[in-house]
Amino acid sequence: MGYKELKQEVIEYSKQIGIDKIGFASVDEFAELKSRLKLQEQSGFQSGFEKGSIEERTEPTRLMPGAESIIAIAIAYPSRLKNAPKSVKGDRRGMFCRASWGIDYHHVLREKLDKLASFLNEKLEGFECKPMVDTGELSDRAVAERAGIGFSGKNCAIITPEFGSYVYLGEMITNIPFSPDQPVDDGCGECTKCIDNCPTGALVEGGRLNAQKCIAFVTQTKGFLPDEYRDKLGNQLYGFDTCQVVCPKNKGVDFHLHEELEPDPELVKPRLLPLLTMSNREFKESFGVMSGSWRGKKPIQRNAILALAHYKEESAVGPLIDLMNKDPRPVIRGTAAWALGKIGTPEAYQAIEAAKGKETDEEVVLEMDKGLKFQSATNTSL
Ligand code: B12
Ligand code: SF4
Repeated sequence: MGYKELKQEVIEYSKQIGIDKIGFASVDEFAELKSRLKLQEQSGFQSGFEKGSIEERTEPTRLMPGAESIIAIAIAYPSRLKNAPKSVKGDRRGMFCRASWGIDYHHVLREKLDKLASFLNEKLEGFECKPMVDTGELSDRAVAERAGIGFSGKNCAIITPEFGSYVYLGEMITNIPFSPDQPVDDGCGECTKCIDNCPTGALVEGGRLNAQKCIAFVTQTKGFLPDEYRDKLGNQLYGFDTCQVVCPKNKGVDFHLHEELEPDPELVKPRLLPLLTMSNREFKESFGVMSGSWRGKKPIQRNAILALAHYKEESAVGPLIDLMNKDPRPVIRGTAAWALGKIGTPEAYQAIEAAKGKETDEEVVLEMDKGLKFQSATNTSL
């Protein structure tokens, strides 16, 4: 069988196993990406979550000897939550971004790529491949763009004509010389909605992100959240979708094609108060299946505290005082103190004053002072 027929068979098989879009790319060096990565590195715009050296990330042949082609896949995920529970006074809820809905997409895509590999293994003696989803060296977006999965938007996302940008991406380098597909001929045109609506100015220009300022990144850090982002998080617990939500290419896009990716409303929009006191085991049991749990419990709890501050949720004052007084983690104690100041009941301020005398961690004391400053700011404005 020729490679042309085999490519057709792979495309047919991919449909049978629920791959929503497939494309083929060459293993040529990603030269434009290489200079882009160097520029990002020099500017300090990377997140630190990227894997491998710039050479490994842009030269597929370094990653697998005998590499001849890359098969790129995309899986569409839902954008709307059916039966979303309401976040109301006294019972506030936080939000996980759409890329964390359902079972961790890394497993879902990896399983599809493994099936594809087994299929090719049976067809071809000596077949070799290297699959990747998110955590590999290659830029999944650059591969997808070259393979004709979609175009690269000003919001940085790969936007498919069929499913908008709500697609997960994965790929496998193979030793089969499949013919490459053509990139999608579309683009953003004059639109700049994502850039205009980014709350932190992280999209410094079309297609260029300062990851350090991106709320999606900020939600995943483990230390104290820098002050300038605290009011920007809203009720977001993990990730951020604004640059996709405002995109006209995503208008009306909401695909529910995979059972595994269906969101559980209680998990993706969870109650905030129970999150504050959850044990590691409880967190793993409830949230462990989601991709949004990969950084552990602490950033989610820190963000939950900030969400309660955002709502000025007075019913949280008692639980936050407990955290400020008893939690062993300075980030949690300090963020709770700041949130208490922001909520601003007399009980909250008294508790911060009392705790400050006993606190030994300098950073936490600093947060307590910031919390107390809300009080003087309120008094001055009276
Ligand atoms: C690090 C990382 C992040 C970082 C940095 C994101 C970024 N824009 O670089 C943070 C934590 C902020 C992040 C956030 C998100 N991420 Co992320 N992330 C990654 C990761 C691991 C590496 C990305 C990377 O190397 N970026 C470096 C930049 C420079 O390159 P790139 O974006 O990969 O490639 C494009 C640019 O280089 C551009 N480019 C190259 N040269 C030039 C030159 C010019 C002139 C221009 C204009 C552009 C340009 O073209 C390339 C193709 O589009 C990938 C997985 C992977 N291994 O690729 C997932 C990945 C990009 N993330 C993904 C997702 C879903 C998200 C979020 C939507 C999650 C969320 N809801 O919070 C947000 C979106 C934020 C955004 N607007 O980009 C998906 C994207 C799917 C898609 N349809 O595009 C990926 C591919 C994971 C996956 N396998 O599905 N992410
Ligand atoms: S919002 Fe507009 S500029 Fe941004 S990615 Fe979508 S089409 Fe492109």
